Amino acid sequence: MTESLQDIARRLVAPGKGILAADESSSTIKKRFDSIGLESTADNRRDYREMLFSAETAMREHISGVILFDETIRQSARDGRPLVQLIQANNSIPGIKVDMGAKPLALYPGETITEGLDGLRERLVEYHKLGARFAKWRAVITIGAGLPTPGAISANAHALARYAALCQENGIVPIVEPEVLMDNPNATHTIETCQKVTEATLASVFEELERARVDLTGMILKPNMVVPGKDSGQNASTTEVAERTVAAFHATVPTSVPGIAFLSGGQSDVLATEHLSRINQIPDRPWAITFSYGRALQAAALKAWGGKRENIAAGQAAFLHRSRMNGLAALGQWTPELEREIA
Ligand code: 5MM
Repeated sequence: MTESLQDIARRLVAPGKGILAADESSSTIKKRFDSIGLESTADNRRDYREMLFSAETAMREHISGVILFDETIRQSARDGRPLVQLIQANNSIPGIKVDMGAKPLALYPGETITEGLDGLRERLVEYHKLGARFAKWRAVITIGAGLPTPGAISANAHALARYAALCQENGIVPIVEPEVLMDNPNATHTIETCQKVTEATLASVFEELERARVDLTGMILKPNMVVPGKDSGQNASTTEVAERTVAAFHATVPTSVPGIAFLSGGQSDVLATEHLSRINQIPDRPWAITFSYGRALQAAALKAWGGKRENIAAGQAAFLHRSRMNGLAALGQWTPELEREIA
């Protein structure tokens, strides 16, 4: 029986579970591998992802879905089983990044537009055959002098909406990711500015989604948290981040959206967990709120693995620990004591 968009979306944000963003494009995974002195070859990329997807307890208990890159959805494990099957065997859902990256937006210096709509319908049909049941498209909004402009926000919101409509037409749940950056060069903006820009961005995204006739009950929102820019020198408390983030959602996100799964955006892994847990303690949250982390789920595992076969168990243990901590955070139950004890 074909699973409905609503059922898939609900499974992605099931209590205590969240999404592993393992969709680093070739240039990003190269940067990650550079940090451990490992060459970025197709085999090394496969070995790394196989290590993560076969971490049975982490995957079964805490990872509801995995976002893959085009290369990965076509790769097989060392024993010949497709990586997609490894994910499914652990009761997790394979997903796929379908955007082609953020490119300079013509006549808007310093701003980008995410490309990838041409031929998307045909690619979605193929990805569905390969096992993907959800997809992801990331739009990037930069805060700076005079930025973002309303033009860049609405162009990106429009592209997100066209992508989401195409996904739903093809039985795929769209993850809609409008990321207001916190770690761009010279990110001196305050948390107040981040909240204002996040609200303006989300408002525009939902306006476009509704205009495109996207069924909000069959999608997941993947936003940034409301935090100060990394060069702002401002220290926001966990409670302030949580309150401002949830306030931004109340102002803009319809309650028919079943789930919100955050990106980590350059926060340290433990801080991303702490913030998520605090957010899940704020009363009056009509949406399931969880994680869809890339760096914050993988950084420790990548380091422990270090590209060596003999370290696979250590890499998986590090991945299990972060998955557990984020699973607890998705329930609002993470504590610094548990972070230390279980480690
Ligand atoms: C894993 O990183 C994803 C792919 O980025 P590139 O296309 O730039 O290589 C990225 O979209 C990711 O899914 C989100 O930004 C969340 O990751 P973080 O690391 O911010 O949690």
